[in-house]
Amino acid sequence: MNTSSKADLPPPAPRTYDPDVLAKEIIERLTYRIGKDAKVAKPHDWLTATILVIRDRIIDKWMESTRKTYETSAKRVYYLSLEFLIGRLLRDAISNLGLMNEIRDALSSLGVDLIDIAGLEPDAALGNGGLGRLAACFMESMATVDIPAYGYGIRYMHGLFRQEMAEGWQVELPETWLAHGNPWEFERRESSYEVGFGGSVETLGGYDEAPRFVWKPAERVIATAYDTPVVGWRANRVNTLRLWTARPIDPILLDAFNAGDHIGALRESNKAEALARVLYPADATPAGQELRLRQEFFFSSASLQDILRRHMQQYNDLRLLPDKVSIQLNDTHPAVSIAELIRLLCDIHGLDFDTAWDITRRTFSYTNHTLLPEALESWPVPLFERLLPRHMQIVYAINAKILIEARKERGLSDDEIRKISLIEESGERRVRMGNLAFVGSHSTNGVSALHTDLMKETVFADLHKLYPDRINNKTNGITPRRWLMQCNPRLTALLRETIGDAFMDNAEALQALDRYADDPQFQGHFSQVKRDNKVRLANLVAQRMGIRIDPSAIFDIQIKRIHEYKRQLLNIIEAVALYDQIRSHPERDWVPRVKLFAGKAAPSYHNAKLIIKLANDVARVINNDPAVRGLLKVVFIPNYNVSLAEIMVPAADLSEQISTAGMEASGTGNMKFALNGALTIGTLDGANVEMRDWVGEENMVIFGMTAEQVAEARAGEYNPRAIIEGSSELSQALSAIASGVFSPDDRNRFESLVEGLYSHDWFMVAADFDAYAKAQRDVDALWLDSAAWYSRTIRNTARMGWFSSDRAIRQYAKDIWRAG
Ligand code: B1N
Repeated sequence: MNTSSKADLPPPAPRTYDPDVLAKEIIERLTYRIGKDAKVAKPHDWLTATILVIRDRIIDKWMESTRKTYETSAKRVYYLSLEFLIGRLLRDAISNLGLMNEIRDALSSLGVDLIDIAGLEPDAALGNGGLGRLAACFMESMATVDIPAYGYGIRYMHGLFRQEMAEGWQVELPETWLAHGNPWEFERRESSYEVGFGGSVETLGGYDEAPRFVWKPAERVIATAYDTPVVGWRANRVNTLRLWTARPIDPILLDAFNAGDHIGALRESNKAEALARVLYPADATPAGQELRLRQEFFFSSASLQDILRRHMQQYNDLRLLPDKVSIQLNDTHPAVSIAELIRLLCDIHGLDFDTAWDITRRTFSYTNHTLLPEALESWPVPLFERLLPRHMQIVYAINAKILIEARKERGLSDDEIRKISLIEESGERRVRMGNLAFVGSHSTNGVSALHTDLMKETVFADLHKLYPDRINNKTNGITPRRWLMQCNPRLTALLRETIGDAFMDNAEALQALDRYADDPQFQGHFSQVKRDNKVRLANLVAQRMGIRIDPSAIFDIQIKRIHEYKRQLLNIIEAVALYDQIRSHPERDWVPRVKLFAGKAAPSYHNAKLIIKLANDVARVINNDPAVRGLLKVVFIPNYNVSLAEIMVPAADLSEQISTAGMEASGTGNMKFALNGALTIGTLDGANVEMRDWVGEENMVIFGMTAEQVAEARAGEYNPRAIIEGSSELSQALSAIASGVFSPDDRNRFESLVEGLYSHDWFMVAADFDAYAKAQRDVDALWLDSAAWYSRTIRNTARMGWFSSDRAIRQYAKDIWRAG
């Protein structure tokens, strides 16, 4: 066939948004794609048919966006991330297409309720927490602000585990989001690449030539792409999330099979498929197993091969790569990409090392998300060398270049050289992925102002001295589409009535709300919206857990991964102290409060799992004690995920952001709550500091030590025992917990947890306890003055616009990518 005639064919006419047409199309998909008669179709079938109809509207825009990027020779941004915590897509897509009313009407004409079927969509939980959710918000914002972008990651067959409670203990069960198929994605068999592991490196070339290196991997797998369209607000642009799955080169070893070895015949196949089988359930904790390094290299290599293929097809000149491509590394998980790009440029495309190194540095940039020493990735040299022998050579070559320059041109001492080296020499030799990412990029950014400052002073202090222009800050953001407009339709409607629609295109226009903060009538509407959202959450708690909670109580919420530095323990101990107080002083005017928790613990994180058990044990005792008279309830909702957050965030009066100062890189839950009109009780940590700058100190409840004070206390003689003994409230609460008041079936259960506070208390729970308890009583006092309460919470909503991920993405685009 003549290709020019294909290209000349007019594209099909874009699909219309008319509800009658939509309804007809839904029936058409149900019949011809799913093979079901409307009379017998199950809710799931309606969901799939609806998604297929929505998807067609997206495809029109998707092709247009791709074409435009090509035709304008625009720079493409690639966001490499081992995690994308997307959640559900249907409501997001409908709302960003501006099709909400039309689809609702179309479905209701067919006797189907949109809300009902939307609730059947499984969460795509391809991430652990903040880092993965940030990647999802960034994808949506890049489409919204019209940046040609691709997300690259792994299509895990099993996302983050499902959490169930067995007598208050966390139990992990496999998650199966693909069980009913995934109508959003397109398999792209033609976009398949070989990825190698192990083997050896051959050196070629005569004695008077530069050597050439050929990696001969011992194992090879195929990476195949699955594409999901990502729709921006008002469908301005549709970008691609490209996730890789792994397949064996030979699906079955027929010789082995025919010889009767039926299991062995599938060995290769199982080994390949293991790569994309499951997400590591580790959030800011190490996952130093070989399979993890294999996953990291697998998706890095496939992504880079894909990026180079697309670039060569359009420009056929690798020297243009830094002008046409920006690759953002989401933490160090894809940092091996730096060595892989050099390998591809030198060994496959024949560039010399210095040219490849220059192109690489100008193409990559790196985001650091944590300072926790245990989360800084490093791989034992023997493992790295066995799995990636050529990349090990390249790491040594980079290291030589950096260290020789540092010594010769900058005169660094042995001690300084040791700290910037890519190889850690103390004890077992390891490859430091943070240092590799830093030196292999032109930009290294932190995710809040405080975190970026601390990066300069701690992990990257020596590299920062050597490259003082490289570290920069990009404070995180959240997409106001999902985290306001979609999760809180009542508040959105009220805002539109009050200040108009401008905030829907520019979150900073929310500022117009400021002048309504003290308006009694508006406060009434705002509090009614909050109450409706609380009723919705109360119903969920009643249905799922059989616990009744009162929507007129303060809803005090802490939802996030369970981690000692996030200090859920501080919150639980305060609940115990309050419980004591309520019983000892029944005559006081206690403010009714419901303390809600949700979050998952890494399966191997002993103390985090014990904290979940403690929350459940404390809840059982407090909730069943008649002396409490319903003034305090404690609820731990199982299986925290994006969809649960979408219900809990709009229902919060009080947002708990109480990490040990200096330890939470940014936090993004803090932003979601404040945007939805919750008051924050928090430490001066992560992005809380900048939230205080934007919303005003008087509109938050800040308490506790500063990061500087924490560092000083740790360096000095911090004595938690003396502090505990000096606080009667704290010591009583701790002795109740340690002595088994909440665990009569196993009185010693929490002894070790409490003992840790007495002996070292690394996270300064004791040091901050009294300040925290006092701050909570300040919250009570404020709650009783409801005009003062709502004037503060309204100002939070009004002043949080800057924390939109659109702002964050514009900063990345301007300062780091020079794109868009
Ligand atoms: O990244 C978020 C921040 O808002 C949080 O403060 C930060 O804790 C979070 C290893 C991580 N840092 N590091 C991780 C995740 C998975 C993993 O395997 C580390 N997550 C964060 C967004 O910037």
